[in-house]
Amino acid sequence: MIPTITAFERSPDRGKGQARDMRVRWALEEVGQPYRVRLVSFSAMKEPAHCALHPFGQIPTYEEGDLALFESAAIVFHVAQRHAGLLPDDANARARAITWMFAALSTVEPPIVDLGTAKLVERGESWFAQRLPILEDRVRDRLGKLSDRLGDADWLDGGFSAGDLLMVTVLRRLNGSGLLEEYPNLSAYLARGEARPAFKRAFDAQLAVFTAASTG
Ligand code: GTB
Repeated sequence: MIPTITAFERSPDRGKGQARDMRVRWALEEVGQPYRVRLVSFSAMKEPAHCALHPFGQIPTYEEGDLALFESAAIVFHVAQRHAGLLPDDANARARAITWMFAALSTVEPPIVDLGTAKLVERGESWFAQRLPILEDRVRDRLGKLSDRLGDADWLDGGFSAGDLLMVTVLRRLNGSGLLEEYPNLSAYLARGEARPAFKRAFDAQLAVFTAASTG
């Protein structure tokens, strides 16, 4: 059965692949599962029909037969459980890969989102210049420890996993901040993730939505 996901009709990032449908697209591409995309506008996201799928009126969602899911990481986990390629078979290695999925979302992503949100909505505030280095140092704290753990390995724990997929999408949110460049092994890790053919296919697919919307 071909699943259907939802994505922004017009992504505010202009096709840079920062919206969270990118994670889902990438996971589906990694496992070779074809998918359909239903594009939704900001207003349609708040309509009852979409809120029945997503309680918070957001993207992405995932529909497969009578199964409807929301939360990008839960969808990635579902895809990883149903298909080979994103989680190791060995039970302990699988548990560690899942741990990295949680680490990406609950330990690394929050300070990165806090920094991004501050830059977006607090830039005009009188205290912004004082707050910015505090937020950047919180990100550095996480990046430094992640960098130490990764060392010179290609991936976080053995082969590429759903943990790496989520971590790479989280780190991509630092593009343009200059922070990632302070950790050469993390920059290389990000580049390694982005070089995967499945990432490129997912990226191109979401970019095509933006390109079609701006030329059409
Ligand atoms: N925890 C949920 C998940 O992981 O699925 C969060 C889902 C979420 O934040 N969805 C956002 C959304 O639907 C899009 S991804 N927002 C519309 C709304 O809430 O009304 C977040 C996002 C949006 C845009 C950019 N960007 O333009 O750079 C980056 C990230």
